[in-house]
Amino acid sequence: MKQHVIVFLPAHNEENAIGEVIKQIPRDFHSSVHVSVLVIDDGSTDRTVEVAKNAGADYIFSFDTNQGLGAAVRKGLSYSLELGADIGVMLDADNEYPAWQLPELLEPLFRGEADYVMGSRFKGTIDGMRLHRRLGNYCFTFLQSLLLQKWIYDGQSGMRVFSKQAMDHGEIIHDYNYAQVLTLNLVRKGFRVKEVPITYQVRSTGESYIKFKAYVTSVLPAILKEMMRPVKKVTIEDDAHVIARISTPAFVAEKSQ
Ligand SMILES: Nc1nc2c(ncn2[C@@H]2O[C@H](COP(=O)(O)OP(=O)(O)OP(=O)(O)O)[C@@H](O)[C@H]2O)c(=O)[nH]1
Ligand SMILES: [Mg+2]
Repeated sequence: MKQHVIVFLPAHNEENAIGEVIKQIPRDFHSSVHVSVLVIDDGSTDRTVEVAKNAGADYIFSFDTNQGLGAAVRKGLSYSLELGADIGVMLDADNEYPAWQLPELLEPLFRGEADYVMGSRFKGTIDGMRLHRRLGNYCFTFLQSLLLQKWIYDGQSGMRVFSKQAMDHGEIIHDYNYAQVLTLNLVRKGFRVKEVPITYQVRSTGESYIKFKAYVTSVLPAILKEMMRPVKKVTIEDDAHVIARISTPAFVAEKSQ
């Protein structure tokens, strides 16, 4: 039986970037894997939906009005489950993240080594990130490492893979953002996290939604709130997504056929 991977893209006014992202998502890299694409359109007022459909998106979910990135990712997780996903992948729609590295990010799940995989820019290569953004990333990542007592390299990545259980149990407690609170929630519940190096290139079109003051005043209280909440450990199914006899060379070989 094939595993159904749903790649969902939270998008707000990304008409200039989303088509390219969707076209770059590998669809046929392994005979045991079926990939679909879902767009979570967060009240876009441009041609995001039309461009996404033309580029081959399989499913579109549209919020009537802008809800926020946290709300969009929460919807992406729950709607992917409704659509029958075995594995969910969140990918930014702004063409900063390497969609073509999807197989590498999935591999830890196929090998039974992780339930939650983050593409790590700081373990990989970064092109064009400005100094203040870099420092902000270091600070928020360091805070997560401290709170979890676990070293994390990139806590704000826009490319992440979720096992079915992680999709089901991951909670996002605010609508504004998901990046830190979701990781804190999943790791505290006992999910195994792994970071895979990725290539990152800062956006050349569209607009960043990050505004320093709004980000800090929303994200910091949410981190505190998440850490104060009691969470229940989940009994993890370690090998839920294991593909028999998968190994890096074989995976790569089949991928390139
Ligand atoms: N749901 C939702 N998504 C948004 C919103 N604003 C931006 N996005 C999407 O969220 C993703 C990340 O947004 P960015 O603005 O690039 O944020 P970022 O990547 O953390 O920050 P940058 O470093 O500036 O690129 C993209 O796919 C955007 O389309 C919003 O208001 N709601
Ligand atoms: Mg971005």
